[in-house]
Amino acid sequence: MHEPLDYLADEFGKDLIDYAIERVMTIPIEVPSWGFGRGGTRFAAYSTGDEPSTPEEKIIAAGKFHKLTGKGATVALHFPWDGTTKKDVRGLKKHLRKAEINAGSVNANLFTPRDKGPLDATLRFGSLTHPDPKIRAASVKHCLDCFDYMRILDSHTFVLWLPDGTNSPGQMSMYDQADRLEESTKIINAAAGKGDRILIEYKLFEPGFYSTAIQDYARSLYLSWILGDRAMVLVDLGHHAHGVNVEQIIAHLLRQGKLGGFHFNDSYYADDDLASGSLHPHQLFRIFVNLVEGELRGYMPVHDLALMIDQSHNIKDPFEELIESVENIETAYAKSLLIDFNALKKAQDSLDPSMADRILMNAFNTDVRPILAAARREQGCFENPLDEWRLRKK
Ligand code: RM4
Ligand code: MN
Ligand code: MN
Repeated sequence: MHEPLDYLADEFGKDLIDYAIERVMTIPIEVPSWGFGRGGTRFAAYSTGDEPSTPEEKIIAAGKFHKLTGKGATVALHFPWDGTTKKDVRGLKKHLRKAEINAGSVNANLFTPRDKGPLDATLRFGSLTHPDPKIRAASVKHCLDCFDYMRILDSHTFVLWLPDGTNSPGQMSMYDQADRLEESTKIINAAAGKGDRILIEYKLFEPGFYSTAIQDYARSLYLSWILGDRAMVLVDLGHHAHGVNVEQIIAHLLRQGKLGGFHFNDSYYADDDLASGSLHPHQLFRIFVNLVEGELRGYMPVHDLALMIDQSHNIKDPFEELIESVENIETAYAKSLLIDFNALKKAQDSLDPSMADRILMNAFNTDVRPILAAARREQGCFENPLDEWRLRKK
């Protein structure tokens, strides 16, 4: 073992450190194709010209990312951003094969107006909850097209993030909004294939600033209950009101077998889409503590969740911000794996919160970088992907 690993083995036991290395090495983290491009704000997108912009360029970048970090074996795709026809999707499949990576989740962008067809500027009034049944049907059809794309791409994860909402109290009856949503999602659910999972994302606000059709985890959870086994809740870390205890939501969802996965990102205000763990590393740690505890209790294993990064990279180099995010996620995970959950439970049940918190903080304060480095070495990747990436760019 390398020297820093010996120190860790002395403190936590060699078996636990080896286990943590193996888990960090094998945790699947999905990256979004759009995350390799340059994001923007409603003011401007400041492209430097060297970031990938076409779907092919993004897939090539994702392939490089996978070779450097060992993560991003699957890439989240968004339609129509990544293509508008089956032919486009077959092209994507070829690019993916060449880059030696696979398609991950397929995301239906119901907010992108099209030049042709009914899905034009009227989408500002909604998609699956639009007052016009023709627009609702066309929006459902876009989701069904995405199922066809999934067949081509051999993907089994469909992500539904609904941009629908309103900007004023009179715009739409809350009752109509709810009825239409349930009617449309039932049609989509019935068309899904065997083995598919449908992940339903919620978001407090934006683009609607008065109401959002799927505004919180209660709404996603209710929908996933009425749709049945294949539907689960997707937690995007930037989609809650301030002060919401996200890790408690995680525990509730896991207990009900309804946690489908994550969109990792960090935020200071709302849906900021900043690098995961760059602002609230302790929150990310607490989330992983609850995931690992859930797995130990027999709920969904952490590695079976859809663990996806969903970020917009506006300032930093997108590729570098994805490396940073992957490292921060791995760090939070590695720390959570160092917890002695038996000792923690003992402290909790013997009414000793000071000791319980000490166990948590001891894990959180441990420098786990040697674990991350060992995981990458074992996978044949680079211990320091950022340095390697910068060397290659020169
Ligand atoms: C939303 C949400 C979705 C993402 C879109 C682009 O805020 O997070 O997951 O696909 O943005
Ligand atoms: Mn998201
Ligand atoms: Mn978001």
